[in-house]
Amino acid sequence: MFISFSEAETFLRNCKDAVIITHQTPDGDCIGAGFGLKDILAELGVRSRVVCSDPFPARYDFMTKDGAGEDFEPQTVIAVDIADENLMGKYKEIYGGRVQLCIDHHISNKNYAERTLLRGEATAACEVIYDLAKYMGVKITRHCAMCLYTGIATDSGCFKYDCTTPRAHEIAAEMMRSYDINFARINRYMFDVKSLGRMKLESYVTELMEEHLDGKLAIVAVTQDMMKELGISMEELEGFAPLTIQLEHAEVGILLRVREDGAYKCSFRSANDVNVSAICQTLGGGGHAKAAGCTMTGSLPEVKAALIESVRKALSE
Ligand SMILES: [Mn+2]
Repeated sequence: MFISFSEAETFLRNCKDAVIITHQTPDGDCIGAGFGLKDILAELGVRSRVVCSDPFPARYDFMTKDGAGEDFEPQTVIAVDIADENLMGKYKEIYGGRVQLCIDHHISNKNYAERTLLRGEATAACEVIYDLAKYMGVKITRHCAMCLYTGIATDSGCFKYDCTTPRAHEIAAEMMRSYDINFARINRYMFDVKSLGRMKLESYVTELMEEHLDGKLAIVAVTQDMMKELGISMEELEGFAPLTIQLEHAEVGILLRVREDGAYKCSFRSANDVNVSAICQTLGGGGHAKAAGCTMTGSLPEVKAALIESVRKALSE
């Protein structure tokens, strides 16, 4: 059932001993939403614990370092930034079918929780939580403000993506004005700082970049041999697809990675108006208009030819 701010307030003011679930492969938004909500619950006198199926990466330490919370048997189950229970990872086995409140901003939300506070137009789950805290009149601490700011900054790609709302800018401004957050430091760690390994990998991936269709299509194909040679996994190549559309003139970018079984995982990105979800659907995949994917089988030249052809068609429409 979808609920209003007023119903969410009633729920939060009357809950106790809450577990807050964040999604697997955690990002700035779910961590910010989890720890920001934990601070808000603390203001209400409710103890809570933030859990995640995967460890929180070290760059988010400034949000997580005070601990995810004490150990207790939860009486309240809350999910943040989770559109589908399958994204809870191992916590699906424990809390699946038992989520009492979900706070989210994905229009694709499966409505799996007893109550869902969904703002599909919001940039980030953190934007929804900030507006809820303001609605409730709960004090926002500096730590809470840093958490919520981080979620908004990361989900909006540092206020660059199409999903960035005027509200996201207003909240960021309020954070700067009222809470003295160190936004420059946060954004540096969220967007600029990389390990040496990551930098080398980026230059390696850049080396593999090919232009097709008069430069409108950029393709990077990483084979099993290359991954073995560099000692890297599929997961470590996560986050490289956006590099493809940094290329001047590229409208569509594709990162191909070979899976263990020999099939190609193809991650599409669109720079502007080409709907890559529609292209991927013709290839048996799907996703969002600007970020989508599909799986292809065959030899690398065959797969590339098929991908180039499908993008050529889309560009000529
Ligand atoms: Mn989010």
